[in-house]
Amino acid sequence: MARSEITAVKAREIIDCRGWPTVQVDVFVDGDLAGRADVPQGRSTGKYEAHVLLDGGNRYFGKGVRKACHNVNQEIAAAILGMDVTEQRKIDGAMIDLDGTENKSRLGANAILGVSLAVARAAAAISRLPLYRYLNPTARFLPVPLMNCLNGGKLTANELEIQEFIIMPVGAENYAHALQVTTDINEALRDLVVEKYGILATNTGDEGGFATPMRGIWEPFEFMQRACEKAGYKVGFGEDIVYGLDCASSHWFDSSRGVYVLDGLDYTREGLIELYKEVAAKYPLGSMEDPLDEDDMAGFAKITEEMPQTQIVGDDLFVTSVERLKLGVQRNAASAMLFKVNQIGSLSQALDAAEFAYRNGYGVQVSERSGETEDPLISDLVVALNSGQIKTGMPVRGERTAKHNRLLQIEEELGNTARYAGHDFHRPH
Ligand code: 2PG
Ligand code: MG
Repeated sequence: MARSEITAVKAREIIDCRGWPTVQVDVFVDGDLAGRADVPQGRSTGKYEAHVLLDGGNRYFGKGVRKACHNVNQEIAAAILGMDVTEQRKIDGAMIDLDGTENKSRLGANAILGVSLAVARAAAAISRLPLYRYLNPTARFLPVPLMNCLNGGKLTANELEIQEFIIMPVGAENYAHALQVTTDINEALRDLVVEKYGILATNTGDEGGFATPMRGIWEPFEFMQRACEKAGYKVGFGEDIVYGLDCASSHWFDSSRGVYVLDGLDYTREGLIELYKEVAAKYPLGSMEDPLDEDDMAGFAKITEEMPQTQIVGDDLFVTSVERLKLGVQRNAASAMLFKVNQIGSLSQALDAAEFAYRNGYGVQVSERSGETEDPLISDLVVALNSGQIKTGMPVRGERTAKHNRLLQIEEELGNTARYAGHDFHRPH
């Protein structure tokens, strides 16, 4: 038997950082366990995402994934046993055909993705290469981490509509230094939060940012700015720090009235764009994700044109799908795509979306989901893509530190071939 044949595939139900069930898959090659991967999952999901198959019923409030695991262990295993584990595209294609639906709703995107990622790991392992190098022999860029220091939206229980207020350590020397800079600032921020809101306000949201009782858009920026100053870092384009946002605005868009409701006020699309522009005139806003509703491609095009200094990132807008991205590219609807493997449900399709984005001059920002496990696979992916930017939370919770720590290992492995994307995070070269 050839040394790269898949001899067994096994899925199990595990839990993510919220205690919700998710899928873990083992892929065996020639009788040995060669690759294992966990499936991440979102809470503030876009409506165009691939289908996550959940069990329903009472167990785990309906969120069990035993059906998805069963589909891996039965149908998917039967279809891919004997295939060459290095033929990622063929294996992903076979699973997509077997599923037979547009959005992977029959077998479950969580089932298909778990196998897809474990296959990639297994192929790298039998090639005796780290995953990032297996996927791209010329991988060398360490990303700028987009550090979510104040959490809102669906990822906390506070009143902030905007989901993520972010600092980007663009002026750091390397990834290890970027982590130190952000931790310095986060500690300074903690002191400022305690001073105004008390110790309870330093509880964190799903991605490790403080879940404070702040409101609106201005106060979080004031706090981030004061924290940077207190920690001794310069804020500005070309300096140590620029800011980022994930507005996740589909989740506070009132579609029945066609308005965005932010801190008790109604904003039209134009009014909201004006507000963002006022913020960007006062603070260096390097990146902004989902500033408008996921169906408003025309609004995205307007904001992309009117805010040329700010990278406009489509998350719920594009859902890591070539099809959605094509619509965006035709209209110049953004300048970057968020890259989340589980939005589309297979590694090959996600890589195709990144490739399409690059070919059209877009940046690619690799992202965590709010529901993660300790699997650091996206750290290898961000380096493999030479993407230059990763959103993987503040390094204060295990499922987030796993990713940062993996990037430290990769930086060390790459040695003097490693480059920190820094100011060129949009498209390092
Ligand atoms: C987002 C993410 C991750 P979720 O909106 O970008 O930060 O949240 O995984 O809940 O969709
Ligand atoms: Mg988002």
